[in-house]
Amino acid sequence: MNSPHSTGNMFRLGFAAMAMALTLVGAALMSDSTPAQAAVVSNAAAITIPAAGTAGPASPYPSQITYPGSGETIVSMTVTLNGFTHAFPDDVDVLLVGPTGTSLIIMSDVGGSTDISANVTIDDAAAGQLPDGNVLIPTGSYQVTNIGAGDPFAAPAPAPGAGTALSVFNGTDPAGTWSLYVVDDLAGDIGALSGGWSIDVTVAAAATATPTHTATATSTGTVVVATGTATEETAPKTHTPTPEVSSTPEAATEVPSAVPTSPPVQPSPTVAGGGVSPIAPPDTGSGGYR
Ligand SMILES: [Ca+2]
Ligand SMILES: [Ca+2]
Repeated sequence: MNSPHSTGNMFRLGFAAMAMALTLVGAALMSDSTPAQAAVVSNAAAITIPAAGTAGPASPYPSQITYPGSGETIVSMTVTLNGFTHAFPDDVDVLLVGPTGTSLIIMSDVGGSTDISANVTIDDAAAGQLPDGNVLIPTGSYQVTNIGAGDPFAAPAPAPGAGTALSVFNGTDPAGTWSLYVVDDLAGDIGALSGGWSIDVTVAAAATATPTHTATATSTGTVVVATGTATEETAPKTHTPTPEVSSTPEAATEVPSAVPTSPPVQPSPTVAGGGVSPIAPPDTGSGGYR
């Protein structure tokens, strides 16, 4: 049931979103020493609940999403189950497993026997949990909700972690394969996630440059620090470092001379920027980075 093409496109969109986020971060969050960016990756292929009959693992089992890149750290995340329909939502148990093996039951035994047809987002910041009992679940955001215990997740699913919030994934690297194991644990009644699922991950920008400047990750990293200080000054300085990608030697020469002028670490980039400005004209010609 997995759709490689669809998934691949979503990845590209994810990259595009990351690149865009990178641009926005560079323009709006330069004063933040640890800017964050968000990326949404999805697998829109439908998940049938269960795979056959009226109980058992869903198909596919698991449904997977590959988060691109590496070296990032999750600050927060949400998970959305798209087009969730079921005649007895209480039958449905959902286990999310991250690339590093962390696992969490994000939804289980909720909604009773009230038919559901909604997009359900699991978000630690939501106002409340999903309802237990026969209550209609409308589209919206809810906290992780696992009613009852001992939910059966057949192999290859790992044993569910004991966590009770998506924050269990915080601090881990989102890169790699995310798996969603959906199970229908009771005979009678079926459903689906007709639109698949997605994860919206906010990460620390440690590897911000990875998506667009693979070969210049080192110099770019330096630029991030410099721009942070330049924020309060003028925009020109912000862009000055960028062109340096093609002329690394110059940047290296400029920085040292600037250091003595400023006590704290941050000032150095500032002065460096100022020192580079005069030279910028010639470099700008080759850069044209805007
Ligand atoms: Ca449960
Ligand atoms: Ca069932």
